[in-house]
This record gives sequence, structure tokens and C-alpha cells, in this order.
Amino acid sequence: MNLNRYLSEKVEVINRGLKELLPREDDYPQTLHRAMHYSLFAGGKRIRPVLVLAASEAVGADPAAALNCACAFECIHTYSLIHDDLPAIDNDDLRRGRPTCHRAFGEAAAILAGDALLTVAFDMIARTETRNRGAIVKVIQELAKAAGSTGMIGGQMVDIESEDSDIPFPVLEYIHIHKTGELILAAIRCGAILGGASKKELGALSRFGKSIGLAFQIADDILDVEGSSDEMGKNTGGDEKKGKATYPSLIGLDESRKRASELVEMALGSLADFDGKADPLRAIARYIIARRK
Ligand code: GRG
Repeated sequence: MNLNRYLSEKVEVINRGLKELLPREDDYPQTLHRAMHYSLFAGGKRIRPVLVLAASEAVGADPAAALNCACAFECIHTYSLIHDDLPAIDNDDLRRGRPTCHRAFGEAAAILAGDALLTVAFDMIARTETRNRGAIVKVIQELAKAAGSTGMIGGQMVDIESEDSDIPFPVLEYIHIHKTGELILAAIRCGAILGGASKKELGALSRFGKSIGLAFQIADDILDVEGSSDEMGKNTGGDEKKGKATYPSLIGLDESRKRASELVEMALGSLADFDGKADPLRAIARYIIARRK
């Protein structure tokens, strides 16, 4: 399958969905809505929403029913980037190839734009047109848990508390799984749930999601060492400067690459019982460690 074509088709659908579901840029209060649009439409890869749609397809469903949910994942991801870049956290100037939200709009507007993106995400899911309201409640629960204190925010907290200290490997793994892995896993689970996955399919897709979620953050650590700031659209080398524990800093670059490849192989193994409809998921898993941005 042609992954580039698949990704660009899906990104177009997702961007159209986001524009329809979000308040417009010129809606009052304009500063807030402009800041939300500025960060959302800055050219992110849209991996999480694409995973929602691809998981739905893998279980044989029409991905259109999962579009609102896909857009919600991108809103939550973008909010996390805006807040992560703030002076109180990473204090970064560049994101997705342009000045960070707080550099462009000021710190207060950036905090509020992040808050508003987090909130609107749940509204988007609630607005899904479906008779299966049970699935909607389940998806809201999955997303809230993955984004909250026992998921992404929890991982971020431990990450911040671990700066400039020698942490043991299990703590590093906790950070990666929670800060990044949980949202990726939830994107896949939510797409599958909305697509009507059986218990067995959901179990296999969850194993797939856990493996690629961790592989994604290991690849991100490697790219922070080896990637170019131009391609990444953000300043690389920041982990070392900030004294962050990463896979390369704890186990070295070669071992990190090996671990990421093993995780992708494990992910592909989890899809053994799926037919060609899971090919986009297979291709995304391989892309996660091959990407340059
Ligand atoms: C509430 C103040 C406050 C802060 C929260 C939740 C949070 C801060 C941060 C989340 C943690 C985070 C940013 C993890 C990094 C995950 C990661 C690898 C991001 C990059 O994702 P890509 O490569 O980026 O998918 P694009 O730009 O392509 O979407």
C-alpha cells in the first residue's frame, strides 16, 4: 500500500473535520480562536487522528463514523504541545516550524488556547451522529483516562520531576508509556470501539497500540539527538540541554534503535489475525521508526 497517499488523504479529511467542528477563527473572542487555529493548523503529522480512522477501518467499519473522535485526539494532542512549550515547562520557541503559541500570542492566551482545545475535544466526541451512544460514553472515558493524571499528564509530571536526576529504567519507561504511549493506545482503542470491534480484535489492537506507543516516544528521543531542527520543525537537542532522561541517554543510540524495532515487530505480530484492511496500521507502525520528523 502507498502510505504517503493514505496519509495525505486522511490528513485532508481530518483537517476538513477540524475546521467544521471548531469555532471559527474570527468568532469572538478572536485572540483565543486565532491561537487555537494557529497551533492546530501548523502542519502536524496527524498521527493520532489517522490511527483512530485506521483502527476503525481495520475492524471493517466506515471510518467516517470515527471522524469527530479523530479530530478530538488531535485537539488534545495540540493542547499538550502548547502547554508543554510554555515557559513553566519546556520554554520552547519553535513548534511545527513556527513560533510556539505563547511566543505568537502571549502566555495567557496560550494557556487558554490549550484549555479550550482540551475542552472542545469532548464536545466533538459528544456531537458524533450515531445511535450507539454507549460507544460514545466508552470513548469519552478512554480519552479522559489516557489524557489525565493516570495517563499523559501523569507521565508529564514524572518527566518534570525527573529532570537533572539519574532515574532508573522503569521510571523512564513509566514516563514514556504515560506521556506519549497512552494517547496513541487510546486513539487505536477508540477507533476500534467506534468501529464495533469484537473483544478479541480490541485485545489485539490494544497490544498493537501499546507497542507502537512506546516505539513512537523512543523514536522521538532518537530524533532529538539525530534529527534536524528544520525537518522536525522544533529545536532538537533539547532533551540533553534540559537534563532529561531518554532512551539514548540511558541505554545508548544503538540499543534504543534495536528496542524500537523490536517493539514494531511485536506490534506487527499482534495484527497476525487481521486481513488487508489492517495494512494502513502495519504501514504506520513501520513509519514510526523510519520517520525523519
Ligand atoms: C497542563 C501545563 C500543562 C502541561 C501539560 C500534557 C503535557 C503538558 C504534555 C504532554 C507531553 C508531551 C508533549 C509529550 C511528547 C509527545 C510527543 C512525542 C510529541 C510530538 O508528537 P508528534 O511528533 O508531533 O506527533 P506533531 O507536531 O507531528 O503532531
